[in-house]
Amino acid sequence: GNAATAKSDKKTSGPGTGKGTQCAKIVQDSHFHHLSAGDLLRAEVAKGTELGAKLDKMMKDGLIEITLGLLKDAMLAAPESVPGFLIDGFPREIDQAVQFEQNIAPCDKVLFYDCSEKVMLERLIKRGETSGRSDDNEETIKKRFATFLAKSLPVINHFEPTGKLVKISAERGVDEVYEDSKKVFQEMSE
Ligand code: UP5
Ligand code: MG
Repeated sequence: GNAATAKSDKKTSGPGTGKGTQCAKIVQDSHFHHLSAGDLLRAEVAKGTELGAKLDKMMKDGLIEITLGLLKDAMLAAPESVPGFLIDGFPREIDQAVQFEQNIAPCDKVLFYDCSEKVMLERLIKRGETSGRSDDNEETIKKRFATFLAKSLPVINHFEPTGKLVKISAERGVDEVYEDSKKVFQEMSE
């Protein structure tokens, strides 16, 4: 994969597929504690530290590996009463997945929102008009797609044989996609 793949209609998932949108709806209907790996990174950037500046640059290139520590800290900081965590935008590569399950906690389900790059690009360009996110511009979006294809997509093959993977078609309206998201959480609480 490279930046040219952003023009193809190949189904992948990734940036702009609607993870944040679906997570926001899921936590309204469940008691999961929502953590977004990207939001944790952006919070670090917003602190204006030297590390933050470095992260900002790395995020624009598409991937960094320190999220595991940020996630662990955020999970430890959550109230003890939370019944479970909903982690958005993670894991981005197989090694992160392996390390998370070995050193933090095994996960119950992995949700994969399937969408073409054409649709994701349209959504992100539109979001960029108001989001203020420094990575919502066409050049950076294409880098994010390329990194996603190279590093993150293999995570799907890693989880496929475990029976934890749930694929959801994300190219439909928000509420239709949510009907499928909801089923996963309803089944988990049965
Ligand atoms: N929208 C959503 N659903 C829609 C629908 N069904 N129909 C029509 N429109 C829909 O949605 C994107 C836009 O589309 C919104 O305007 C929404 O209204 C609309 P959103 O829910 O925001 O999509 P999401 O998948 O959350 O997109 P996001 O851009 O947040 O995904 P990324 O994966 O790029 O971003 P994330 O914040 O997860 O990560 C940012 C960066 O951090 C990564 O690029 C990476 O560099 C880095 N990172 C790591 O390095 N390691 C990690 O472990 C995690 C992140
Ligand atoms: Mg998001």
